[in-house]
Amino acid sequence: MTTRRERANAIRALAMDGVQAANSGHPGMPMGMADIAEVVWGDFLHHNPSNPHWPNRDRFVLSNGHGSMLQYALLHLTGYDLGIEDLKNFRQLGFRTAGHPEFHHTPGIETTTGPLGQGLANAVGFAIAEEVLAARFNRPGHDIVDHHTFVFVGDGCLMEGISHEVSSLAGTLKLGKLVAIYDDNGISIDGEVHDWFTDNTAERFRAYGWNVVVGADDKPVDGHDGEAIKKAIASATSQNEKPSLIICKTVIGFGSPNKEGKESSHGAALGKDEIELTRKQLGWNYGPFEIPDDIYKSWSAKEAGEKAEKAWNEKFDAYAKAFPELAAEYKRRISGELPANWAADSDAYVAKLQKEGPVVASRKASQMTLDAFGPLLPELLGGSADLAPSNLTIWKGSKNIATGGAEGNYVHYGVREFGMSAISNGIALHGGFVPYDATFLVFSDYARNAVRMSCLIPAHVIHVYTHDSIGLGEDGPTHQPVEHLGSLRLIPNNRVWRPADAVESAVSWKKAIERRATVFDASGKHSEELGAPSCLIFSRQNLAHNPRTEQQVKDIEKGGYVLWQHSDDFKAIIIATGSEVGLAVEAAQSLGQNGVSVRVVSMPCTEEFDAQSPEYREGVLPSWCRARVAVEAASVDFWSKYIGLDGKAIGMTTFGASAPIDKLYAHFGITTTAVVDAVKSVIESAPSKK
Ligand SMILES: Cc1ncc(C[n+]2csc(CCOP(=O)(O)OP(=O)(O)O)c2C)c(N)n1
Ligand SMILES: [Mg+2]
Repeated sequence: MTTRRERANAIRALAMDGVQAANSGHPGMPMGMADIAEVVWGDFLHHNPSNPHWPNRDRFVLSNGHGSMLQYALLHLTGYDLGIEDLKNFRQLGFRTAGHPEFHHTPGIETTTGPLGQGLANAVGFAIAEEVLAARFNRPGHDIVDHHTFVFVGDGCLMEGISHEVSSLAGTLKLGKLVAIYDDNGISIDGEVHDWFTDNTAERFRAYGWNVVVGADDKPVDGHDGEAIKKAIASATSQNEKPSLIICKTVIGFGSPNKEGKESSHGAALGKDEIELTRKQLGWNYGPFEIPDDIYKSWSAKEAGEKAEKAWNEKFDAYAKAFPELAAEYKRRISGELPANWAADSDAYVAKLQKEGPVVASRKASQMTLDAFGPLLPELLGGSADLAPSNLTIWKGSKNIATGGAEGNYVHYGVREFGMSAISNGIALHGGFVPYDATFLVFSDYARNAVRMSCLIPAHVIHVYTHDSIGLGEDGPTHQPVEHLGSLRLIPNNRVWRPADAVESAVSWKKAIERRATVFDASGKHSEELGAPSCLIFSRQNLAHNPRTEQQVKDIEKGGYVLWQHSDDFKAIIIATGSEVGLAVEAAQSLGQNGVSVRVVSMPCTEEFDAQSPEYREGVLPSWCRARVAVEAASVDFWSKYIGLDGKAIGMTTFGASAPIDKLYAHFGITTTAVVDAVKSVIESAPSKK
């Protein structure tokens, strides 16, 4: 019989050894949380190491992701496909043990963590997804969606502002199956936290409406006492009314005679001598990376996991017999497949719009698209950081998840942009949903790192940003984005769509819903297609409709296409996006009337255009034509890669100003006349010959 402490010491040893081998990493947290992890994974977590994708598994998130060796040790010991060689090669290129846990690199990692606080937000997303999916699919006697979400958080996570945003919302939404365990070790990188973190965390979370679990006399639970931890978790999981926070007092670097309780164990290898001393103190008499068979055996979750999944499969079979249509729909949703009629119906909607040619703001076109696509896609789980009447993300079928029961499909996130965006990542990773969230483009900065994480993970999230330029008018420079478009386009693996009219708006939604990206595993040898994010950028002001042939409508999906040209013998190209496409066409038509033939390229998504074949790109932007003008009411700097040294960009070089829209465009020189003049000037100066 192995003891709890021996099993926990296996984690401690692997963490010390892994970090020592890499001479880089964070041993302190895994050593401090090992006893807690032993109880969570040994006594509570329902999971199947042989099938990390079992949809009804409990979710586990390591929000304090610097302690990645803790998670790798757990996955290895419980029997996931993560061998000792991977642990020996912690943090090395091509191995499944990245510096911080990465989704899709390692079986059993539910989300990428490391940016502190966001794992907690992802966990809130998992819990929302579980609850909404359960409301939709469960039937009396058939709880096929029924799991917990466990998340470890450290001082750093709870200091981060995002922890306030998401914990406040989780309390309001009463996410009873969310269990957060706080590693209250009193240490962060700079030392003992008493000079920078003195909140009363228990009172803070009680005020949010959480079930705060502590020990006797309101003292934290002893995070090194297995039975006390077990009692605390049992009390958390015995109720479904409120999210739980279990506060555990721990000693960072537990077991290291000279480094435990000190910041020196946080983020550096302990050193060979200290490791030897630690082994002695822990009574762990095995060599580096050596785990005795009886410890492996007592840790293995394979048999229990297979049994748990089998029992669920039987439950699901009974559900499928009683509710065959629901069961089929559940399977479709979990697999991320789009409905059979999606392709035809969405194309038909786009074709209809092209015919009808509504002149509306693209935010309105976005809402019209939601009205058309929403009924086809029950997996759409919308939301907005307040502002829904402005960003028009509520469609006819939207129902608040807090009150909508089985029909719930909209989250009122309140004014919490960062929390919302990181929660969306969690919802997407849970499965069963394509989440979209929304705010003004200028506040994408508040959400920024979560958008970056959408792209890195990748998570199939649609970030909707309206009020996309000085075109929003009177709210002035605090609300007028300038650098945001370029900056979002710089994030690898992003797709940023800025449509020019209602038709392009519908296509951008379609592409975002269908978006998948090729993702390689840690070895770089095996790839799979995973859902991936997009940002949809919409205007406040009305936009003209553009006539198009059927082929042009199809080409919108390519991110850039020839929208209009005076003749094949054009002398210059104007590239434009969104609200400036109308202006570009006007300029080109006026030039044409004066005998200057110009081509207009609408470029709603530069990344999508860049992903096309060289032949296609050359067909749209022939290299012989260096007389190029870009026009976009945003930072001009982004456009140099398309217009080169010979071209001219018309757009913004400063912040905006507070005034009505027509005054602003004139004030900042984004006008038809300016485009006409720029075209004439580049035709003069640029060497453009076939
Ligand atoms: C957003 C963010 N800021 C900074 C860091 C760098 N960082 C990593 S761990 C850490 C200290 C965290 O303290 P705590 O959560 O108490 O971890 P412990 O030392 O107790 O393991 C910091 C600042 C980070 N990973 N994410
Ligand atoms: Mg700490």
